[in-house]
Amino acid sequence: MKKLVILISGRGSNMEAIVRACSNEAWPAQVAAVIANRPDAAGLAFAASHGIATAVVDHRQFPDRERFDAALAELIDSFSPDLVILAGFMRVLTPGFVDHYAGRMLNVHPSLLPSFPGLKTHQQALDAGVRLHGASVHFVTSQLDHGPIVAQAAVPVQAGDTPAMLAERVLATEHIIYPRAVRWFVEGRLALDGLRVTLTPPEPQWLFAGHTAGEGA
Ligand code: NHR
Ligand code: GAR
Repeated sequence: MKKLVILISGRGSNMEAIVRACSNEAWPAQVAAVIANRPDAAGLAFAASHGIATAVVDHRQFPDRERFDAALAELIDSFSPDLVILAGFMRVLTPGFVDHYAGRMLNVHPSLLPSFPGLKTHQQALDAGVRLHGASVHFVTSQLDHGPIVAQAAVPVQAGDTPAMLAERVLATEHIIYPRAVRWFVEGRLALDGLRVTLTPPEPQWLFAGHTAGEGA
């Protein structure tokens, strides 16, 4: 039984998708804890109502990133997880923290990496005029949003899109590819070779959500 710890900052819809898939698909895994850096993170209520341990490590209570990360790592390690999952977690993590979880920490980022790392990715995509946008699940390294890519989903950019419209279209694909990627990890099917991730036995590590009902070509 693999143990998972999920870190959130807000709504937690990706966390919810992972909790539901773990249970519905009977993964050999258990979500041991959901931890937020904000006491008001909405996702905490969902986790608690599903009998999952919840905790808050409020970054505002710490003088610097090193001490916040040290407290966070101590709490995470008390659950002895096999995998740490960033799901809408909004604090950049220090190299020491990232190294401690090397090869066992995943993130979902709302862009087709390596395009548009960092914040406001949907606005960045609209400003750049790209016709395809999407989401990437990647292993976390100390280079922000540049770790080995496990899965990606592409969606079209539509005429008249606002960042919110694009974010909603991308988020729907995150809810598909993130649980899938976590499941591959749990099943022991992912191997790392530099920036490349191989899945054994292979299956598509991409999703093209190009024909969504109600949208033009
Ligand atoms: N940490 C490392 N070292 N590497 C990554 O790849 C990380 C990471 C921490 C978080 C998620 C990430 C994303 O998917 C993530 C990946 C927050 C920021 C940020 O600038 C950037 C990227 C990501 C998450 N945060 C501000 C900060 O000062 C705070 C913003 C806020 O609180 O709203 O930490 O995009
Ligand atoms: C998701 O779109 C996720 O990719 C993004 O925030 C949203 C969180 O939604 N993450 C980042 O922007 C990280 N910087 P959720 O809380 O409902 O899962």
